[in-house]
Amino acid sequence: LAAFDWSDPFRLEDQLTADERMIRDSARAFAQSELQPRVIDAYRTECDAPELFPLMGQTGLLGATIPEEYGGAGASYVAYGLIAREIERVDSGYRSMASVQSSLVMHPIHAYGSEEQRRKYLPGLAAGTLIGCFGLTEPDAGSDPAGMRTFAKKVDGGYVINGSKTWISNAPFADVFVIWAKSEAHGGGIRGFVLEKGMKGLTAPKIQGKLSLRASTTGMIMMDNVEVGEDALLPDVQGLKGPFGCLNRARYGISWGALGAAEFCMHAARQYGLDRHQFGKPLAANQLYQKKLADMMTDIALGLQASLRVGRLMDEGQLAPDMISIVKRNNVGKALDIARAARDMHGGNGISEEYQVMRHMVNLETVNTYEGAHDVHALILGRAITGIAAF
Ligand code: TGC
Ligand code: FAD
Repeated sequence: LAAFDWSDPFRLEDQLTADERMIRDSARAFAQSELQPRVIDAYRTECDAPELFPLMGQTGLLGATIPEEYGGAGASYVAYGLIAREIERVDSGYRSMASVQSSLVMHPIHAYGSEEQRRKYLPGLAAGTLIGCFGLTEPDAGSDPAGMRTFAKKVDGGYVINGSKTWISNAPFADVFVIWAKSEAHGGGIRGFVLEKGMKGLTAPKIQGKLSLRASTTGMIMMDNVEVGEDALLPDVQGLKGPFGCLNRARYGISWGALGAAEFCMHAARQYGLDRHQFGKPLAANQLYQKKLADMMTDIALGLQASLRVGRLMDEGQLAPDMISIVKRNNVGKALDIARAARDMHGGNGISEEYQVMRHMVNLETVNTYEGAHDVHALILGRAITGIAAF
């Protein structure tokens, strides 16, 4: 009989390639040596951390799936998921910083951009010397981005863009803004534009006072008659499938990332339960405590296998977006349950920043909402099952 490893019940390790393990190991080393030592203070002070981008870039964590000729690593989607898992094991906010850059900024420039746009932006974004953000959500268009009001008017030689975006990760310190707007010149269809910091009429104020994801900077994007040239338009996509094509990749990464946070919480609860004694025995000697750990291990193991399967299908070009809704919704929901249970299992210490489980729990509230809220993914799946859109 084979030995059983509670921390890797289905031997995920054996299912990875040597390259994937190597990328995972360097992501883990980076996350533990560079991110873990700063996260508790960063979360408390809600500080901006643009300096992390070049560090992530040097470690090869930005745009891992982008071809090497543009500065990426040409790695698999499974490797991309493993990176998200290692970063989010430390903090969902740090994973957000990286996944926006990789999936929501580099991917659209690579997939929909001109060769000139690729050469101009991708190497700097991969190195982290440029920071990107992705503006889809608006004050009155969150789950329903088709209701966006940002508008691009055609003028001689380019466009004038007006509108506002909100809840935009990285925006306050971003150099590159991938913006989605309705374009008059394209029949009111949704088009992507690449804007740059410093353009007249473009501002990105920080949203203060978040009680979740505090280590990641979030802002608005205000566009007041921002003039751009023809070369700002992403030429190769029109319609909501443009932003959704980016969201597919980010949501997939989140399905791995959330389980990284869940693994942290489970491991912490296990160790706490072994170390702390009440009623003359370890907490972990109690049936209720063990049941919680068993549920955690089961959900993490099943979720990782599901994300691995989706990643392999993506790498084979066999992706159906509904598969991603299954793993984003399930894995984040399960991670949130696990973080809440781990918080409880730590007793009073569970509310202290030192033990970190409550920070993960509160972060996962955001992760459950962004990139398609939990219930919105249920409706995407309900539509796939019944053929009826119930949004
Ligand atoms: P619908 O009619 O379903 O589709 C419109 C067009 O888009 C195509 N499409 C997709 N294409 C690629 N991938 C997908 N997943 C796609 N889903 C739809 C579809 O085929 C159609 O194409 P065409 O050519 O026929 O026009 O559009 P709808 O308006 O009914 O959509 C409804 C719904 C709920 C599915 C959608 O609006 C939705 O997903 N809402 C959630 C919005 C959301 O996720 N926002 C995320 C903002 S970014 C963010 O949160 C970043 S957080 C930071 C971080 O990631 O760390
Ligand atoms: P709403 O759409 O108003 O939803 C509120 C509630 O109603 C949810 O529970 C939802 O499930 C439910 N609901 C909505 N419609 C239906 C329906 N038809 N049936 C049943 N229930 C429904 N966006 C970006 O574009 N770029 C970013 O970088 C980005 N980063 C973010 C970072 C943070 C920290 C946060 C909090 C958000 C970020 N977002 C970003 C925005 C995020 O994608 C939206 O918050 C999300 O899509 C939900 O939109 P909303 O907040 O307007 O909620």
